[in-house]
Formats: sequence, structure tokens, C-alpha cells
Amino acid sequence: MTIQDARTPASDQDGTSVDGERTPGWHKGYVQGSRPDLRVPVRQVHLTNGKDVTLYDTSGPYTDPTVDTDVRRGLPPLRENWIIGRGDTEEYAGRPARPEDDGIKHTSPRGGGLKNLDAVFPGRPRLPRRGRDGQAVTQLAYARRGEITPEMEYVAIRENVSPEVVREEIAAGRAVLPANVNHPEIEPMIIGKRFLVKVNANIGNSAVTSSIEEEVEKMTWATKWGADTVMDLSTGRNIHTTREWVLRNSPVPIGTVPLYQALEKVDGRAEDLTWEIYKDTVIEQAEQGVDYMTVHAGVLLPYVPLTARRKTGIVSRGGSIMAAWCLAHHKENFLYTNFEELCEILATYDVTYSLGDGLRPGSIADANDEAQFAELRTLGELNTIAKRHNVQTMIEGPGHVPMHKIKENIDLQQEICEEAPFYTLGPLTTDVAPAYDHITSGIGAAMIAWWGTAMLCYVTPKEHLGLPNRDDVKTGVITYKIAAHAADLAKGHPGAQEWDDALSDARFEFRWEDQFNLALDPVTAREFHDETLPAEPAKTAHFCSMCGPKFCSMKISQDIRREHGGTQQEIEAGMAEKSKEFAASGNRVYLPLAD
Ligand code: IRN
Ligand code: FE2
Repeated sequence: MTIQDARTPASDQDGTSVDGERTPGWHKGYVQGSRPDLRVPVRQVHLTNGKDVTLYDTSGPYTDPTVDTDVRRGLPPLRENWIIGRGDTEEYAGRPARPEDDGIKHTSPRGGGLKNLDAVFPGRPRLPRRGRDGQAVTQLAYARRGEITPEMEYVAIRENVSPEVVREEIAAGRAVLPANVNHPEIEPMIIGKRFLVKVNANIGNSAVTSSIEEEVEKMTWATKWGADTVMDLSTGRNIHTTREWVLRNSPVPIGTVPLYQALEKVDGRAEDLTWEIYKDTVIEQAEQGVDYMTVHAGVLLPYVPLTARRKTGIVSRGGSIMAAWCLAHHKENFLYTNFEELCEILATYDVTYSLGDGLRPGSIADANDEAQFAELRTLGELNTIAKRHNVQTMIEGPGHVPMHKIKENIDLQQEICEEAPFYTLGPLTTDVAPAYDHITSGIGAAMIAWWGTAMLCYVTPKEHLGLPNRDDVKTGVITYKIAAHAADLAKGHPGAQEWDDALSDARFEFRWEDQFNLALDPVTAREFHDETLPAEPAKTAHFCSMCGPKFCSMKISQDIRREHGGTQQEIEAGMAEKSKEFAASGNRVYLPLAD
């Protein structure tokens, strides 16, 4: 594998990040694919021993000093020529503006297509695209026809597998490659159990309090730390424009819950929702380039009473909106009754379904109950319908589930949904640790990912308590990257262990800088180290402040190797000697720093 270097001579000290904070020790490289415009970004960590470690990179062009990024212009449309080259999409002028007196509150500034979009991105006039005559232009349709698209080749290089494996997994519905034809800016990625476990970060909780630039910044901040997709859950006044900015600047697929915006259009009154309003919202978002959408179509009227005796009822926002609608009209969920039409819309833009778990348990007591599994069976049915329409589909999962009840979730989902990718929110393995729910859920996430969940929806320390800030987003992403990578290791994903081995070697050989640079969070690793040993020589010292110079286990075993050679007997003898020394010092592991 040859990796092109993205360094310019002027920026040789590497990876300048989006926020100007220096992320030292690595630079962006590219692996060249079969065509000149197919270059797959990687993170190359330079070790002090002269070696390079190549890691997966989600940070986009922002960390490439040779690309001039500007949020007001948007990212370069990497996939544009691939999409046009397929010759199956057409540009169109969008739907006509709605008359002002249609009784519906418009949150979108863009009733009439190009004009308003122009105002947002003056440098990039763009007409939305869709499949000709309602044709399915999905990666699933291509995979089924036996064709390897540039997107498939791209993810194959990213994942270290052959393009044929990618095509097969997509064709079988075991993986999705979310890539709306109107989102040419993304660097393609794949979600499926044969591939690296992915992490989604949610952003955009209330557009009232944050500016558009802030939303874009949240997105780039999350991808900088490794988020593979971002869901824009914005509500509030500038929802359409905010989403436009996020989309035009995002190197990763963007997901949404269109129901939230539809609800805004009816002033928050669930009973006033209609299929038409919902459908228009989906089309509006699909035209903008949303790559995947959470659709709560499995919350059926007969399932709602099943939640009555639950400890925590319905905790899903989308689920509770649809349950309220069903009860108010005493009618079946309109997302369910119009599902085939929805499939046709999604297929013409290649929007991927994320079938929502509106009845997921919201407490340990409610885990794996009748309501939850009844909905899952319906999601299985909808998965089959979606596939008939060539729509890529993943299935959302719980929630709050104790450890001994987790496996049943993934096993059932895989069986009922014909191995469609599972996308789970944690699950949280206990309810007793508000403020630490990234950890309660990180435990469940690691377990369920090991057993086959393809993507994990992060949970931040603020879960159940408030809106996550910048630090919470980072903590959530890092926590979930740990869960995902732990699962990748356990599943034996090609190349996963090389990263650990490189870090272990650095640790054992006291190459502190390398240890920091290889870390998921180099900034905090370095900070923690420097808190107790700030001096520059400590970066090469053969101990850290945890055990001090005398009793560092790594140092001891190195001493033993040096003094006693390598046989087991000799090592044991050496250990016994060290043990005596240790006892003589009073058996203290933590020595005062002054020692
Ligand atoms: C993921 C798995 N289960 C739920 N999710 C995420 O929760 C989903 O992708 C979206 O970001 C959010 C939807 O929440 P509600 O509306 O179901 O509460
Ligand atoms: Fe919860």
C-alpha cells in the first residue's frame, strides 16, 4: 500500500485541527484507488523509532493543510463525478413554493428551490438531484446488479477488505453505505458487522441557543475525535439553514429524524401531523442531502397499550409522538400505512432507513418486554419491504438493558431482520449512575458490538440531565470509540490489533511521545502525564508517576530481561529478587513523588 503524503513543506509539524488546536504527531495521508479522484484519507502517526502507524481517519479535509476549507463555501464535492457518471440521476428545480395560506408553518427558508440555497452558499449554485423517473439509485441496487461503485471501492480500501466483500455485504442487506446523491461532500463509509464498528454522535439540540457556525463546529469537533456519522437533531427556527450548513461542510454521512421537523410545522401538536406534511419534510431533507433517516414506523396502535404497565413508559421522542398520534386518531401509524410510498422516495435519493425503536425500554425494569419485541418484529417486516424497493436499511435498538439481557437483543434482531445492520443506543447496563451514563452505556455498547452490532449511537455524560457541551461530546465520542475498538479487537477485524501492538511497544519502551500520539485522546493523555511529571526529560524517562522510578512494572520486567536473560525460570528468579526489594521498602506501591 502506498500512501501519498498530504504535507506541504510549510506545515511539516502536522495535523492542524479545525479549531486551531494542534494535534501533533500525525499527518494526513491518502491511499490511491483505481481512479485519480479516488483517494482514501488515512491518519499516519509518526513514531520516534522511525515507523509509521496508519489509522482510520474521519476528520475530513479539515486536517489536510493542502486543502483550503471555508465553512461558507462548503467542502469540495468529492463524489460529484461518480454520481453524475452513473447517468441515472437528473437535476430538477425542486417543488414549487407553497402558497402562504396553506395553514402550515414553514420553518424552511427554501420554498422554491435554488434561490434561497444560493443565498446560503453563494459559491455553489446547485440543483437537487434524484433518480430519473423515480428510479432506485441506491448502492443496494448497484450491489445487487453486481456492480462495484467507486463508493464501494473507497470503503474497501478504508476497511482493508476486498471490494467484492463490500459489494456482497451490501447486496445481502448485511451492510449499508449511506450516501445521498445530494451529499457529494462525504467520504464514503460502511456500516455492517463484517466491518469496523462505527460510532454516531448526535448534535444540534436547540437551534435557538446556538448559531449555525456553532452547529458546524460541533459536527467537525465530533468527527475530529472519530465520529463516523453525525445525526443533526436540530429543532427551532433555523432548522433548514442549519442543516444546509452542516451538510455542505460534513465529511461524514448525516442522519436526521424528519418527524421532529414535521412536528415543528404543526406547532408541536402531534395530533395535527399528517402523512402529507411528513412526506414533504422527508423530500425537503432528501433534496438537501440527508444520508439516513430515523423513521418510527414500528410504533403500531395495538402496541401502545403494551407500554402502559411499564416503569418508564415510552422514552423515545419519535415513539411518543407517533403513539400520541395513533391514540388521538385511533388510527394506525401513518408511517406504517404509507411505508411503501416512503420507500419509493428514499430510493430515488439513496437515503438509508434507520428504522426507529420508538418502544425501546427506558429503564432496566422494562428491558426486553413485550412492547419492545413486538415493535422489533414489525421492523423486521418493514426491513423486507424496504429491501424490495432497493432501500438500504438498518435497525435501531435499545436503550436500557442489563448485561444478561443484551445478547437476546442482537440475536433476535439479526434473526428477525435478516442480519440487517443493528444500530444501538448503548445500551445502558444500569440506571443508577446519572452523570456517568457514557460509562453505563459504554459497557453495554462494547458487549453488543462484540456480538454483532454495526453502529453505536453515543451517549454523553449529560444523558438524562441536560444538553451536552463540547467536552461532553468529546467524552461521548471517545468512550464509544473505546467500545467500538474493543469489539473490533474481539472480532479480529483485520488490522485492529496492530494499533494496540504499536501502543504497547511504545509503552514498554518508554516512548512517551509515541504513546500519546497513538492514543485515542492524545491531548488528555499528555495532560495527565504532565500533571505530575511536567519536565521535558520525563517524556523519555523509563517510569511514570504512577509507580515511581523504583517500582514501575514495565521497568522491572525490562531489568529482569536485561539481567537474567529470557527463560521462564530466570524470569521467575528475577521476580523473586524484586519481590524481596519491594518488601524491604515497606511494600509501598505508591511512593511519594519526592522519593
Ligand atoms: C439509536 C438507536 N436507537 C435510537 N437511536 C437514536 O436516538 C437515533 O438514531 C436518533 O439519533 C435518536 C432518536 O431518538 P428518539 O426520537 O427515538 O428518542
Ligand atoms: Fe434513558
